[in-house]
Order: sequence, then structure tokens, then C-alpha cells
Amino acid sequence: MSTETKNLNDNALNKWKAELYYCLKNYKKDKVYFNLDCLKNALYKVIELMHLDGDSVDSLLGDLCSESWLDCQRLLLGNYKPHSVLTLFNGGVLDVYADAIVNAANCALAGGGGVDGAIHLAAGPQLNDACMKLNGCRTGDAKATSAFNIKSANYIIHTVGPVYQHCADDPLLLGSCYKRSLDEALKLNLSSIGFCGISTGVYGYPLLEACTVARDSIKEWITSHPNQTMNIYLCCFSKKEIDAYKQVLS
Ligand code: AR6
Repeated sequence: MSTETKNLNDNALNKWKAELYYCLKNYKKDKVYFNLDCLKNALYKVIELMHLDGDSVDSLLGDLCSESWLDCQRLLLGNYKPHSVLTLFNGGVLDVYADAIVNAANCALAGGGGVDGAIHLAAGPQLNDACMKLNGCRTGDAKATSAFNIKSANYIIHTVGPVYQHCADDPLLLGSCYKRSLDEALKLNLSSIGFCGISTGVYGYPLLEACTVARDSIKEWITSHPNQTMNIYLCCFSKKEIDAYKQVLS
């Protein structure tokens, strides 16, 4: 390789490394500016230019931003092919930038407390009007509306989780919420969706069990939709949720 070519390669590598570090830092610190596609792009350029395998990338970046890097490692698994990705997001559904966010609603779709109240407040009164036209929603089902005044998403997918009863139906109904929400996102031709921890607040579903159901049902959906590319964010409003997801995803 001529000196000139080597210099050009070094310059390109430094540029993409800087971009990658920037994306990872934003992922950890300032999620408003985090962009998954930019991160993927920079990551692949660095891998190409350095001829790295996954392990070497780990050691290069693991120390710098270990927490966010751990969450982003899954991006490597598809070997450049577009595929659905499940990512932990350190923030609530109103903080994530996604085509749709998922609301933990009630059967009447009448608004309420918790994330439902926060979403209605942020979306504005038109959301209630739209919800009233949907004829309610059964437990385990999902229905979509516009996101109105919420600018970080275009759609809200309202799903109704089970009130925890400690019975065999709980995981079936909760799993159905995740799958039906993903079906709705696909029907609308969307490619990213942010979930809150459905049923884990007012409805009393134990957190670790709910995270396990979320993981398993989303993985099942991804497996049964191999040709779809969906960026799926598990939004963690509290530190407890991050810890629980990390435990079930490790
Ligand atoms: N912003 C973002 N996420 C939040 C917020 C918020 N302000 N508040 C809670 N979460 P919950 P449920 C997360 O209780 O258990 C309502 O009254 C929280 O960390 O909102 O499914 C409805 O109308 C958790 O991950 O919903 C229903 O009647 C997730 O939101 C009932 O509560 C769900 O907690 C639904 O109960």
C-alpha cells in the first residue's frame, strides 16, 4: 500500500472512529441525539477499515462506553444484513425516537395514570378523541392512533396488559400485547417501535417475570418474521427496569 493510500485510509478510519465514539456517547448520555442508523453505519465502516471481527471491536470500544456498547453489540449479530434488533433504551417511551411508541392503556382506552396519563398529556386532547373512536381494546390486543403533539413518534400503539392474577393466562395475555403491537407496527409499515414495561406498574405484574415474557414474545415474533426489519426498543423508565432487563437479556 502506498503512503498516500495509507494516509487516506487512516484519515477515513479516524473519521469513522470519531463518529462511532460520538454515537456511543450520545446513546449513554444524550439520547435526544442518538441515531441508531448513524451508529450502525459508523460501526460497519470501522469494522471494514480495520478488518475486525466482533471480539476485536469489543476490546477496542468496550472500555470507552461499556454500558452502551453492551447494548449495541447485538447490531453486530446480523453480519451487515438488515434484521430486527432488540435494544435496551435508557429512558421512557416519551424519550425514544421511534416510528411508534406503545402505551400501556386500559380496555376503555380512556386515558389514566402512569405512562397512559403521560402520553395523553404529551399528545394533547385529540388523542382522547381518536381513542374514543376505536371501540375500546381487549386485554392482550393492540390498536393504533396518530401520536398528535408527540414529535418523537408518529404513532401510538395502545395495548392493554393483564392485571396480574398469578395465573397461567398472565404470560399469554402479556406476550400477546407485545406480539399484537408488533403486528400493528408492521401493518402500518413501520420499522421502529418503543415499548414501555406493559402491566409492570399499576397492573402489578412482577418486573422480572414481565421482562422475561417481553423478551420471549418479542424473540418469537422476530423469528416468525425473518424478512422484516424492526428496531425494537425496550424503554426503561426506571433503573429497576434496566437492571431487570439486563438480568433477563444476559
Ligand atoms: N413516562 C414513561 N414511562 C412511564 C411513566 C411515564 N410518566 N410512568 C410509568 N411508566 P403503568 P400498567 C412506565 O403503571 O401497569 C393506567 O392508569 C413504567 O415504568 O403506566 O400497564 C392505564 O390507564 C412501566 O414500565 O401501566 C391502565 O389503567 C410502564 O410505564 C393502567 O395504568 C407501565 O406502567 C395500566 O397499568
